[in-house]
Amino acid sequence: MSYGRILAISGCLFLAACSSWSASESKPQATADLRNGSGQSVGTVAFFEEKDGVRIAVKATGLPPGKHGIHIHTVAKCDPPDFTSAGGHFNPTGKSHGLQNPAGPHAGDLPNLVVGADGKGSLEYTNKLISVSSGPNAISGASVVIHAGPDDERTDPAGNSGARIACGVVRKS
Ligand SMILES: [Cu+2]
Ligand SMILES: [Zn+2]
Repeated sequence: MSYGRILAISGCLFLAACSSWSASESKPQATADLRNGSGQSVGTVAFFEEKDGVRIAVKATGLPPGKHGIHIHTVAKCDPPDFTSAGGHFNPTGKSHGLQNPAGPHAGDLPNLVVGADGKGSLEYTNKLISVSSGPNAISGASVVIHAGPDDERTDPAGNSGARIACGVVRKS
């Protein structure tokens, strides 16, 4: 096979790869599969690295209706049923808890997830304080935890959001 032919073939492969990347613009850079304390799947979290931060898209199902605190926690370990293994909130900059706390927030703090009467909830939020996989604020290898109650977005260390009811490890996709 001639060198030129090899170049042509590898060029095609390269283009094919490029087109599949551009066709998958909406492919997240990382995801977390959420499971409840009984091990059942209750949704997913997708992370998209964008110009103005990391867009976080939560889709949850099978949860109790109402507002639920949801955060990125430090440890990539979701041991049911209480998920204490996930550690505290992701907080590489040493701030206090809460999006509405003047001394905050933790980089891993998020707005509440609102779940409807059908047990479904979704949340879209762009977090400017994290990255997916590079730098000191990278959340790849952290986890996402959903709590039983609402986060007051002010009270250290977790906004009084109560027990942990679901957890998922953040994995690069
Ligand atoms: Cu939490
Ligand atoms: Zn926090």
